[in-house]
Amino acid sequence: MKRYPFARMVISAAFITIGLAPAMAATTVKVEMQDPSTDEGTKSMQMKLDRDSVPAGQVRFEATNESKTLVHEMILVKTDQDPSAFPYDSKKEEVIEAKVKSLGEVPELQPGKSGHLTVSLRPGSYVLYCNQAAHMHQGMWARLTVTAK
Ligand SMILES: [Cu+2]
Repeated sequence: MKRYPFARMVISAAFITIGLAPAMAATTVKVEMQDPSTDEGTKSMQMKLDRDSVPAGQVRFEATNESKTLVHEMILVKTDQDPSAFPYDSKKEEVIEAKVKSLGEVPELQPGKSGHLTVSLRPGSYVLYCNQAAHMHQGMWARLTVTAK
């Protein structure tokens, strides 16, 4: 019977591992980046999310550039502000990225391409935006709320 306590330890460890697995699974947010070249129904630049809130924890953004002609990108920041209030270089028509802390991005995607970003997010208010020239001011951004579990 000497080996019995060891066997029990192994079994307990297995249950702990299984118990943690669901908490570590990422929540997926699908992000569609669109502009008037996407289809006839799209009248402006837009960033569309398939959900506007997620529980805190690992979040996987799956971004697709649905444009037929333009490069788009997705930058993630934690803020209560709308991106129209971000520091802005009006000559370049870009948000000044050095002054707005990014939590990560899916950089320049060619038309039709996809990319992803996985980050661990705490509760709060977040913004996703595209910083290709003038796109944010044309509406290419979206808000995401991260809720406590
Ligand atoms: Cu864009």
